Amino acid sequence: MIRIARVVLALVSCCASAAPVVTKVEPPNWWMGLSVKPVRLLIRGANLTGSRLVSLDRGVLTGRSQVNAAGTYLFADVTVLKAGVHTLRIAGPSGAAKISWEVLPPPARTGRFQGFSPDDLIYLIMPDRFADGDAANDDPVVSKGLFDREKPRYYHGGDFQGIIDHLPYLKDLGITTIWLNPVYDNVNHLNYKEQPDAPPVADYHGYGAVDFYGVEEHFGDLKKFRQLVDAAHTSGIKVMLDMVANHTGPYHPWVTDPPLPDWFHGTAEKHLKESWQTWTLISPKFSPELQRSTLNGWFADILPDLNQDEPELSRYLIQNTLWWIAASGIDSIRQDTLLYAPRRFWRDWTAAIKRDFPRVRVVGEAFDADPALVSFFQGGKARFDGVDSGVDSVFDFPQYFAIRSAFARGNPVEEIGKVLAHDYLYPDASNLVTFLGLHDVERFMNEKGATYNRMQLAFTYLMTTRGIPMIYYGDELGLAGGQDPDNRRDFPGGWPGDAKNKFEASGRTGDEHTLFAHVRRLADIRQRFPALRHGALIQLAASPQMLAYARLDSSQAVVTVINNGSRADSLEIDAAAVHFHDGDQLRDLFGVAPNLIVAKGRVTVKLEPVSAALYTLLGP
Ligand SMILES: [Ca+2]
Ligand SMILES: [Ca+2]
Ligand SMILES: [Ca+2]
Repeated sequence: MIRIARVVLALVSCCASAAPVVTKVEPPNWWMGLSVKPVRLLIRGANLTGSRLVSLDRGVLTGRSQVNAAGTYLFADVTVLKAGVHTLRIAGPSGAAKISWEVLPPPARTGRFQGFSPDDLIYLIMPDRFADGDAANDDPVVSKGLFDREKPRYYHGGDFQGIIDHLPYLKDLGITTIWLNPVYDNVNHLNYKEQPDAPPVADYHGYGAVDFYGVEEHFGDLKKFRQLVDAAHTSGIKVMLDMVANHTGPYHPWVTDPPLPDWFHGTAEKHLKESWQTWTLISPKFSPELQRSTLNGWFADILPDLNQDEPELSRYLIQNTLWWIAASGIDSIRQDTLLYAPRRFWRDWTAAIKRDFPRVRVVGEAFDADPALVSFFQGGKARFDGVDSGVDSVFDFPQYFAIRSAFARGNPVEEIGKVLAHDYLYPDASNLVTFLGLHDVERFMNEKGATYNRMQLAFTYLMTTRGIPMIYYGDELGLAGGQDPDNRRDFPGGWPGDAKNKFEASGRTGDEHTLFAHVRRLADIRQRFPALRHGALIQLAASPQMLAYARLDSSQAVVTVINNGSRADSLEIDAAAVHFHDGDQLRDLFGVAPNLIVAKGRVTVKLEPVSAALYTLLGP
């Protein structure tokens, strides 16, 4: 007993005698005109026990302060009253520390925070793998040794400047929104935890945040990111930023020193492993106990799972998202691993975003082939749990699997219709983000049976069906690549000295250029025909390997006919169903298939193997 008392006394005298030390203030600044009142600061440091935050000027009002048991984190309320750099004092029993904290004028809104819609064509960029515009950040002083282009799981040097340099390429292709994988600061040394039985790797992909307010130094800094957003906006391209609210990287400082005991679900030593039992989340037939390993488990047994039911953490994440939007001017958010955090958190998070940035849109990742599961997570409707998540869109993974099976592998194209028949389950299927590939699956061209011709056909389908199409960088050229990380190869020509520059027509093979030109042409057709963006989708005819559907609005119809089979084939279509009349002449927007004349309300379309036609009324 006496020994314990002595130890406690020693600790008290040690800590009581030391002045507070501050190592980090989050958020690092705020703005006038946002609705969060008060802002909750999270101040990291040492010797904070017994401290409180005091404002030394009238620009901010300080409120309640609370320090964690270890004396390493101070939570404090501040109400912002005036823009300017303010001085705040952390007053402790044995001394004080001062911090500067800036309140900026309300964020400028013109041309920013614009959201997304079916008018868009999205392009996914993995910042490390697209283009190296600044060799100076390839192997930064603070994180030396993580750069090696020969190693597929190391940094390769791609950065924000590289993206800025290639905005004209994206503009020319017809892109209107770029989605960037996360740009949070990731760990500055090798990651030994991700693959315990294999050599260590670098977190070049951005999904292992160690600082939710930091920018990864391999990509640039916040100023350069803002420059990228501004330059994109000047080119008429919007920016979607990837965010991760479910977990941190394994080396986040919170893991060994959590701000509160329930900040994570468990600890590095003792936690549940992610079980992927996502079906338990969509029905009242599963007990909370059964959902626990899915909602609270650590991904791959190593990614620390954040506890969004802890009100302080929920508040931290919401402020963090508002900070990124205001600080950078981005237009939309892609939220990682949507299924694995509580839906009531997403409801509060999306509501906070819409309150201050009503046009900003969110697309969530629900990686599953079952439309009954994926649709459950799109917002716009309260479900059995009483929660409307408010998440505007989800990725159309169910259709992705059907697209790969039909168009890449040559299986019956009927599969597409079987998936689309489930559109009624979605609160808004027209708002789904559709795609042929992304960074977590092998490339289209690596599928057994895939050819350039088949990829052209898949793009024709993608750009004419309902939804918001997305292209994974390099797919417009048929870039190859197997499973992660092979599907994240460097864009050829993005690096000085690359043998081939495929950003230029002269660097492409004939097949690559034909595919690129096809995608660009589809983007142009989609812009010229609003029905392809907003029209209702009507399935007109189907055989095992042929498909005909229309996009129809009040003023036009575009009928896509696809032959996915390996021999020439024909399909009869009910033209009257899309308001074509007898005697009407239809022409193929690709200019390949012959013109058709409607007779007795019908047309018969003959197509070469693996080809498509886009028919619309021949103009007067
Ligand atoms: Ca670089
Ligand atoms: Ca870093
Ligand atoms: Ca979770």
